[in-house]
Amino acid sequence: MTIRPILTVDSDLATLKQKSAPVEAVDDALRALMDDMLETMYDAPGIGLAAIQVGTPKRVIVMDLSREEEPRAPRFFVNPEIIWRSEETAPYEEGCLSVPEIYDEVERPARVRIRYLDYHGSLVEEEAEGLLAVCIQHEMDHLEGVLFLDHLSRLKRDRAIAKVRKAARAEAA
Ligand code: GNR
Ligand code: NI
Repeated sequence: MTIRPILTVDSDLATLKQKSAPVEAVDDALRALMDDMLETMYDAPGIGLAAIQVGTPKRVIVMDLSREEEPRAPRFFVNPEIIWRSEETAPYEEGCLSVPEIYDEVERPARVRIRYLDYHGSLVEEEAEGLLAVCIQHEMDHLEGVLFLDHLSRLKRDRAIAKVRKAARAEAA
């Protein structure tokens, strides 16, 4: 397994804006990608990661919402679809590994029903709420080239990107 560099809005905005393509088959090559993504996510550390964040425009997401003191609970979502959204919404203070050190509140449907292929290519359907609902919607946005910043006002978004750029310049200096 390999830790891959995570793309950020500073250097790789055009890539992050790309729409990801459906996966044709859940095979060993795809599982190798998912393994690398999981290791990259744990190393970051983060609770979710979409393939485009490591530069691969495929509809693949990895996630682990377990607490630090709990055993790891990796989850894999291939070609995920939202088949139902609640009318009720809920706010959550979101962050993104591709927008380092920026956090802001995003309002999304509180519950969603999702359908996806798992690590073994089996079709799964389930209802998500709480952090799982937040995270799967955040990750599925990445598959469409959408960042949590795109849910904020233009002023907040521009300020956030400027802040990430400034931090990256400071780090390079
Ligand atoms: O690690 C992450 N934490 C997080 C916190 C609140 C809402 C969404 C997230 S996902 C993020 C990792 C990431 O950028 N995934 O795309
Ligand atoms: Ni993200």
